Order: sequence, then structure tokens, then C-alpha cells
Amino acid sequence: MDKAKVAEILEEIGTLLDLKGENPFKVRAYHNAARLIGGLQQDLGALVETGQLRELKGIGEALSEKITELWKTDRLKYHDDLKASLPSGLVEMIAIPGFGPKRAQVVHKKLKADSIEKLEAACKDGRIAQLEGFGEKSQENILQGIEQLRRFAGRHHYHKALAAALGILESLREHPAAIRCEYAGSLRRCRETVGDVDFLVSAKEKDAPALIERFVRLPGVISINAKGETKSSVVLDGGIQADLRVVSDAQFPFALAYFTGSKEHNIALRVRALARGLSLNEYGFSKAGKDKDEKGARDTGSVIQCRTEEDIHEAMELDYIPPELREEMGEIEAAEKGKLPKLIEKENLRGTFHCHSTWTDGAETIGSMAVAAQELGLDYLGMADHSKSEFQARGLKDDQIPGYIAETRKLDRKFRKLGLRIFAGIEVDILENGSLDYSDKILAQFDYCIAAVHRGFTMDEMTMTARIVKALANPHVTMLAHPTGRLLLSREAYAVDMRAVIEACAKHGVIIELNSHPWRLDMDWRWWKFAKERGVKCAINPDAHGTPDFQSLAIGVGIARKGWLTRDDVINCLPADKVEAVLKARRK
Ligand code: DGT
Ligand code: CA
Ligand code: CA
Repeated sequence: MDKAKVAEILEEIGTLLDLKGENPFKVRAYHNAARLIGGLQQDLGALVETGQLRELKGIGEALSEKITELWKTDRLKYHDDLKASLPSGLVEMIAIPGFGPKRAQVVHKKLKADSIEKLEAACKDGRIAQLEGFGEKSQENILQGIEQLRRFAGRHHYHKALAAALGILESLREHPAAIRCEYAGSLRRCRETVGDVDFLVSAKEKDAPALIERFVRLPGVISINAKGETKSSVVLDGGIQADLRVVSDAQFPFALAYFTGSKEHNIALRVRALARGLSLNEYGFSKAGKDKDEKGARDTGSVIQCRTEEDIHEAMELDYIPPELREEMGEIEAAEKGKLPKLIEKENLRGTFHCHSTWTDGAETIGSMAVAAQELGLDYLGMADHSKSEFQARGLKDDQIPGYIAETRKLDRKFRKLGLRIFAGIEVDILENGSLDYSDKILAQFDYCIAAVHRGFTMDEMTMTARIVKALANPHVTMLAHPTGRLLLSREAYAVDMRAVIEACAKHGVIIELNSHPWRLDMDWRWWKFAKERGVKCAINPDAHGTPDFQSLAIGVGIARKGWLTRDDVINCLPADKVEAVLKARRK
């Protein structure tokens, strides 16, 4: 049992209680506790052992007992009973985007719909539209939501897949028979979501079965789909499928290149090889045209020996193409001409922006966010709590602004001596008419303002684009937050003309955020090349609501790499004094 797992179960209890129609205060107590435990800096085990759990704000006797039971026995009877008391289909239903526990309760009570299939049928024959509080529009939305849910099924957020993969990689590498070991596929290319994880190990032929055996017995494996001499496929905890292939060490670079993909990139490389009289596959190079009638690389070995992927690219007169770029989006042409960018690296990040605190919906104080930033070796931290329209997030009222800025300034003076600058910023809502949530006079007091759309998602593309473009024209707007509002695998982006938004940012000198929260990764990597051509700068921001969220910065760097960005394109790579000048530039 770990903190994250405890938090997940508490969260689920909150949802189950909500489904049962329990008292909203009780429901909220569980959701709050989940958040608290998830973001806890202290060691949960120690708090349980010493009985200090009760001292945490919001943890009463009942919650403390439940957390203790979970921690000590790895399960919780209350949770099990609660789950058993509800049809499992009802729990599945609330994964439908826009369909919460309240609605699930109604369709269950009124229509006896206790599964997604029954709900779908009720939509199709118009029974949902008849229900009080539903109507034609919501019936249509539910059908779309079900379709979306099915489309998303089987894919996973990048950080979940990465966490699962790293544990497995380590265990495979520990095996004495493993020579080289990597993960490939979409995970290695740093796609924003991952279907399955593809592992590759090189070993002597005789050792392959032992490696397969190790793989299927790993603690994270919950079921085995297939198990052969050199390949296997399993399902990991969390429902992620993972494939393993064992190859010879000579084949390893070819297999790694092939299974890293993308498929489109592979095809383009293969075409390039053919133009050079070579056939390229996962086993090696062979003479073109002889694949079928004579033996190919599988049996005879590669006609050009390559020890690494670099060697393979070189054999085709290409610069090395980093995995993130292998999407057949111009990378092969650029590699041929020596024009690939020198991609940003994690180590280049010097600071970050768009962080929340207990002033609004963050879990930690500005002070503890600063300590964590400093421990990470950052030189600056840009706070940006919510603006007043975000009442659910306790957005700052006008009269709270002086206090918020004063505290930030005070901590800045303190931490500056320790090498960390703190910038006072605000995440200001873009209202439906495109104006901002505060007067210019208030906005002028901040070191930077990051403008964001948080509601009114359903407007048409033209209206939404005009709304955002209007906000960008305000000279106090330094950055644009999460430009499409998408939540990966859960909520589609709102309709917006990104090309027009990027052009407006270019015109006004607005920096675009690459929100590194693993559910967002927004702006999408596919747009960065264009933004860069238009001279727009990027800020990689964690949208942190607690110190653990700083971890996502590394994913943000991966997505920036995927968007062809270099350290010169990303303002967080600048030292503190230079970045301060950049934040001030627009208002001058
Ligand atoms: P995913 O798992 O859906 O997130 O995406 P990938 O890219 O990991 O795809 P996956 O797991 O189906 O296959 C891994 C790699 O294997 C893929 O990126 C490229 C290669 N591959 C798979 N099928 C083909 C194919 O039909 N032709 C070629 N050239 N390569 C393929
Ligand atoms: Ca894959
Ligand atoms: Ca696969």
C-alpha cells in the first residue's frame, strides 16, 4: 500500500457514496481526504504508526480508522461492502464524460438502467429525453459520451504507462541473461497517450525462455495473454498491456528502431533503404529484392552491421533522429539535410510558472512550493493562483490580491537569499465575452498573467476563437494557459482555431503554455513546430496544485521535444534575470 493507492481508494469511496445519494458533506470529506493524502509530504506510514493522522486537517476519527486499516491490511471492509452494494455497471457509467453520479442515480432509479448498454438503449429509444432534467440535448450528449468512452478504452495516460514500464525495465535489466533492454513503441516516442508498452531485450538464444519466464512472473503482471519462446504479452496492474520480444544482440538496434515506430516513420525509412538497394526490417539490412527468394536478414544477419540506431541512420546517410521525432512529420528530410533541431533536455529547465497554492485550490502553501522548487534545483518559481470567477476553486477576490502579492513578495525576499526567485502571477479567467476577470489596474500589479478558459466550453469555433484572440490583445496577458482545455482520455478539446490563436500570440508577443499535467499536455505537440516558425515562445508549466505535480515537468520536456523545440524556444531555460525581462517585455 502506498499513499497514491490510499488516495485512489478514498476518492473511489467518495464517488460510490455520491452514487448512493449520500449526504454531500460526507462525499466531500472523502474527496478532500483523498487529495490531502495524495499530496502529503510526510511519510504516511509514520503518521499511521504514531497516531498523528488525526492531527491532519479534515481527518476525523472515522477517516483515520479507515486509512489505518487500509495501510495495515491492504484493504478496507467498508470499501469492499460499498462496492458490493452497487451494480458494477453503475460504477462504470460514471466514467462517461459529463455523466456524474447524480445522473447515474436517476437513470438507475427511474429506468432500472444499471449498465452502459442499458443506458445506451434508453438513449436510442428516447426514454432518457423523457426524464425530468434531461431532454433531447443531454440524451445526445450521453450517446456521444459513450462513443467517446469506447474510443478511449484501452489507452492510457503517458505517466501511468511510464511508471509501469520503468519498474519492469529495471527487473528485466537485473536478469543476468539480459544484455540490452529498452522499452519501445509510443512510450519511447513520448506520445501523449499509450496503447500498449513494447519491451525489447537482447540475449543469447538459449536464454530467451528464462527471460520470458521472468517477465510473466513479475509482480506487476496480473494476467498472461500469450507466452512463447521469444515473445510474450501480458496485462499489467492498471490494465495496461505489455509485450516483450527477446532478440539477439546483433538484431537489437534494428528491432528497437522497428518497434519504436511510428509505423509511418518505419515505412518512410524502408522506402529510403530500398532506394539504396537495401531492404530494412526488424532483423537488419539485406540486399533488396532477395528477401523473398533468398534468405533475408532474419537468418543470414544484416549485410551492414549496426551496433546502435545511430549506426542504422548513418548507413542511410541520415543524422540520428531522436525517438520523439519519429512521426513522419518531416524528420527524415531534416535529418538528411543536417537540419534536425538540437532538442531541449530536462537539465535545461531553470524554473517554472503556473503554480497554485492554498490561496486557492492548491494543497500547499507558497512557502512549501518554494522549498520543493528549490530542492529540485530550480532558480525561479512563478505562482499563479485562480481568479475570482473560479469560485469553486476559491479564486481570489479583488480585496485578496494585495495580501496574495504581499506574501509572494515577502517569500521572494526570503528565498532570494537561498537562490530562488518567486514571481507573483495570476491565472486569470478569460470570460465568455473575451474580457478578463480583473481590471487592468489589478492585472498590472502582477509580474505575469496567464490567461485561461475554464468554462463556456461549448461555444462554436468562431466564437471561441474570437473570445481567446480578444483576451490575447490585452497587454497584461503574458501567457496563454492550456489552449484547448482538453483532458486526455476524458474530455475533448473545445472547438478553437489553433492556427488563428497562434497567429494572435505571435502578433502580441504572448507566450504559449505547454501544460505538463499528464491529463493535459496542452498545447498539443503537433502545433509547436508552427508556433516556433511564427516566433512564439513556449513555457513548460506543471499547473501544480501540490509539490508532487512538479514531477510532470519531465513529461512536459518530452512533449516539447516531440514538438521540435530547443532550449532557445522555451523560456524556462533562461536564467532568472533574463526570464524576468521576458515577462516584462510586452508591457513596455
Ligand atoms: P500504441 O501502442 O497504440 O500506443 O502505439 P505504438 O506505436 O506503440 O504501436 P504498436 O504497439 O502497435 O507497435 C509498436 C511499433 O511496431 C509501432 O510503433 C511500429 C511497429 N509496427 C507495428 N505494426 C507495424 C506495421 O504493420 N508496419 C510497420 N512498418 N511497423 C509496424
Ligand atoms: Ca505500443
Ligand atoms: Ca504492441
